[in-house]
Amino acid sequence: MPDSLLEKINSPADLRGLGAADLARLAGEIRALITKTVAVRGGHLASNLGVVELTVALHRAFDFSRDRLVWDVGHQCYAHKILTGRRAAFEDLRTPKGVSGFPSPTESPYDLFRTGHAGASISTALGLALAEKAAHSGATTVAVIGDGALGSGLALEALNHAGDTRANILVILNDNQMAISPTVGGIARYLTRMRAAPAYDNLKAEVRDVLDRLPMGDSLAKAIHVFKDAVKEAVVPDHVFERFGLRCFGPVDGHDVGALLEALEDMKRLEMPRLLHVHTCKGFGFAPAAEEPAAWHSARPFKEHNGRIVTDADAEETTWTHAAVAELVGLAESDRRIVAITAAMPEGTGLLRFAHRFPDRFFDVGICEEHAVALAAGLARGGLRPVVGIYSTFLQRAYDQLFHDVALQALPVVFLVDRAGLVGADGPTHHGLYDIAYMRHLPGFTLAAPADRGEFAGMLRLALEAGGPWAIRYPRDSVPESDFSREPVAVGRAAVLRRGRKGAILALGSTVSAAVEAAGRLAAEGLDLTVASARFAKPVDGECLANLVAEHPWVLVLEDHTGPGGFGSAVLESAAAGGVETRKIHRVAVAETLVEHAGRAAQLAAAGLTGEAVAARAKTLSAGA
Ligand SMILES: Cc1ncc(C[n+]2csc(CCOP(=O)(O)OP(=O)(O)O)c2C)c(N)n1
Repeated sequence: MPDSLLEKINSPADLRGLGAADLARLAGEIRALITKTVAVRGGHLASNLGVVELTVALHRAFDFSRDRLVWDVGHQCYAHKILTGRRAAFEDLRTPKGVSGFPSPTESPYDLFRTGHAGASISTALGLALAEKAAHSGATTVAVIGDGALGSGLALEALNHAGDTRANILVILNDNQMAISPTVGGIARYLTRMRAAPAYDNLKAEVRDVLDRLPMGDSLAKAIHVFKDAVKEAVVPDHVFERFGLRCFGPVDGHDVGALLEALEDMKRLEMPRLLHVHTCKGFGFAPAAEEPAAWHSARPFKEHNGRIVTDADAEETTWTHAAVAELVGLAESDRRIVAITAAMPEGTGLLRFAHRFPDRFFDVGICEEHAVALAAGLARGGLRPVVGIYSTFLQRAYDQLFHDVALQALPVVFLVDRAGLVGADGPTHHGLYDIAYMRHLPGFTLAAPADRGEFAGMLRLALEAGGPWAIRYPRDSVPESDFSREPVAVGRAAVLRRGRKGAILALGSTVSAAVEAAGRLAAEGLDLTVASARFAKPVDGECLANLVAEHPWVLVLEDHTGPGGFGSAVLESAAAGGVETRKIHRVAVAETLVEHAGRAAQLAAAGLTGEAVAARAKTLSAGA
């Protein structure tokens, strides 16, 4: 067994003496560490295995203590973390003891932004590059972006601008033909055609020759001007982004460290907006992930058993995601107007099942949330009943479309807002903590949050019948095994689940479980509480609220959402407007501060939203009443 190279790498500076062969060996060791760690902790496996050689080559070719590196999304930063002094903490990936699964400047100066949403890297990198240019630092700024994120509006807006600048920015297009699922759309088709283009290797000789003849320290921009024709020979002819004003090079084999190093050394010397097209394979080096990259995009812990890879028991059937889409498919059987839209998340939102059942009524628009929402508006105006399946955190990107294209037109669009609330190990970039706040004030919106499957079914039916914009939010969690109440769902009406006299809990959506559990515990101790499932964050059931306040010494409002602008705020506003005693109303919501990566259960406990925590709070309130 040869000595470990990786153990000797404590910072990117330790790569300096290594040649291509050693770097390739190092890449193998990093890949093994990533696979071993994700097997225990879970994480974004396929994307990370695809960029190991690219990461090693980038840190070897550039000095990111002065140059700048921005990862798009940031879900592929594991090798980068391992190389930038975080090897030990990486073993506790996504746990409170270890590193986050995404870049984080609180962990390392090599991470420039806290990221997790797709498409922003070229914009932020361009800003950095322009700042470096203003400071005459000579630093190169590199953005690494996948072919999936490249199709997002934000990335294209940035490319549109970049070509008009003289910024020293290098865009690395990490093309693996996959977002989470196969990349969709015209850009993806274009890039596939580009795969047939001659490799960078065959084109670069002439430009290298030109560059090699330059005196050291000469302004390359000037030299390029002089040797423009030669550079032209090396660029990819007719590359679409050439037309945007970026010089475009490639494709390079992203698993060949030697080829990558050569290309990056060339790129280093061109101080202009430029793009290097790199081909990689998601899951490279780990057969199960390479064969099924979508299944291994965000992997659960796994182990090898009798030569087969097995993941933790498959609990998919019990998730909110599964239940929601099962209800949707059921309704779509008899209502042909129902169509479904996803922004590159057919697996995550569960809509793949809808797509299989109704392929002609399903649209995957790529990582383009703004387009998804505006498209839904058009479909609704055209007489259909669009349902947008989307994570709470990603719907944030489409706020203006929610207002301008849906609310302003009062169109019947239904949003299934998945991952609403705390999401666990993905951490602050992925929590769905703001959706009530960013939709509550939009005219005509109805906001619902089911506590159980029966409530969800009732809400979805109403939403599709009612017309007007609706959002139904549910968490990354399992659905309660049985329903809390049989009371039919009516718009803006809460349901009282149990009655007591010592205090009342008005709980929204997933927090009803904690409220019911708390009330059960306290009843055993002689403290009888009323519990109501609020069902709607908008409109608030003012009558129920007034009764709860009138009949109890205190009312505790629960929500798996941030406090400012959330359900508790809505309740207080409603109480104030209705002349109801607001001083009796108390709130438990998720704090405004960032909630770091940990299990969802631990995050709920820290927020005071478990049965135990709610019981403790109820006791304190009763003691003070
Ligand atoms: C705005 C936004 N929408 C959706 C997602 C969910 N998501 C995470 S990674 C990913 C696919 C990214 O594909 P690509 O950019 O090609 O990178 P790769 O994983 O292939 O390296 C998606 C859709 C996200 N992070 N951000």
